[in-house]
Amino acid sequence: MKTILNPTKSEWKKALKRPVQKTKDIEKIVKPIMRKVKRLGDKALIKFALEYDHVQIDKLMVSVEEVRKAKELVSNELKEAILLAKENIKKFHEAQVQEELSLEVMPGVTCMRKSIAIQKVGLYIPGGTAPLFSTVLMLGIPANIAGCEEIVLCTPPDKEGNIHPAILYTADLIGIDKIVKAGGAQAIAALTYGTESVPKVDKIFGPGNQYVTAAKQLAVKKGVSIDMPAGPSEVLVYADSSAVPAFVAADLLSQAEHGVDSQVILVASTEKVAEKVEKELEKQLAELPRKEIAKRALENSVTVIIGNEEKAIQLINDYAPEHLIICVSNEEEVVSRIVNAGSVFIGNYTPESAGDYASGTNHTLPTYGYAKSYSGVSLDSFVKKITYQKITEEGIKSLGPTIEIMAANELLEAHKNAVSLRLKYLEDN
Ligand code: HSO
Ligand code: ZN
Repeated sequence: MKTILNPTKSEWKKALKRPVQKTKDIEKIVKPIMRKVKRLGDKALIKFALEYDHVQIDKLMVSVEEVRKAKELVSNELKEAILLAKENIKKFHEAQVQEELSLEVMPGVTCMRKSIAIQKVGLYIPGGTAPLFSTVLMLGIPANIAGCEEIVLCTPPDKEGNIHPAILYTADLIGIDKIVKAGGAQAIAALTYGTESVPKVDKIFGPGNQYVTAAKQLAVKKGVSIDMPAGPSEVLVYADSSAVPAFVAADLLSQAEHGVDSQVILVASTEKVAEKVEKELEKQLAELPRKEIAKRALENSVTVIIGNEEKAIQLINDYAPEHLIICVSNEEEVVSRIVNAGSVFIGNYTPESAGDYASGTNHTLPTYGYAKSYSGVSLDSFVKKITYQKITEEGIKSLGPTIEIMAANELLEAHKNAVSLRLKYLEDN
């Protein structure tokens, strides 16, 4: 990891700059894929599965029989782990249910707000080197709690045409029965336009490579919402001498192993802290099965040594990390001053992996600095809030003149009339 010592603001800004995403080139590849799926539906999905996943798919929908077989292949140990994670995630997301709001703001004028489920949602689970069945929990559980009417899951098949058993087991466990063997931009296109097998959805969730991300952005232009704009996964650890160096190194590596483009940042209070972590990093890295990926991610990663706490907090808020781990002696004070982060992990015994899998918070979080303005996925992501109002005769009589004056001053006479007519009617009757 590159190390910078007591940088000025402009120095750290330069060192922590995220790589520019070349979306234009990727769009050029993704657009024709989207068009083909729109035109040819399932046929295009089958063709792209052959081209990109190197497998001939006869039936895009996963069958009941396939799910049954998959369930047999998952060990009891893993099943139990998934069940416990499911319970925690369910509890934390159920607690996010908001009561219907109803308020009489003045006599006869009542305003209400209610959460209503987004009716049709698409969940994308990437293929690739790690089978992310945990993401099925993170997206499927809140979708269920929200009451989404239709939940469809798309994930690419392996070369034998199968989906990883743990993905099928988890999907089945939370009641998702529409699972489609489709990956990449073509899956996002199918969810955007609908095909014979894939229903068109209102909102698309889930991580993916840059093609998936570009396709999701194009889906937005077609009127489909997405969870959030995505970039490579990232973690920032803020550590002082109270942090256990081995824990810090393990946390940095857990993020680095996701992909070669993962962003890993250590903000250390002293050179000594940084050195101890570096030593541990080397030791632990050598033992990792995914060391090649992690090593490359670490090559683009940075250690920043900042003795001044004020400055360290400024850097963190400026960078707005997806995951922030705080391992300093005055953790409460530091945590209270964080304003930009996707999810915060506090203290030596709170690894990011806890939130990635099983503590209850959601692991779908804003990257690329979007934590400045976006929240991670939560129950809120699966609902929209409809407002309602009911005004009585008494209410329109007291509020009406205010509306009339405002409408007249905006030079919108029809708006004014909508009130004036009613007031006159009430006067005459
Ligand atoms: N850290 C990832 C989520 C994940 N980790 C899934 C393991 N499995 C993105 O936040
Ligand atoms: Zn992770």
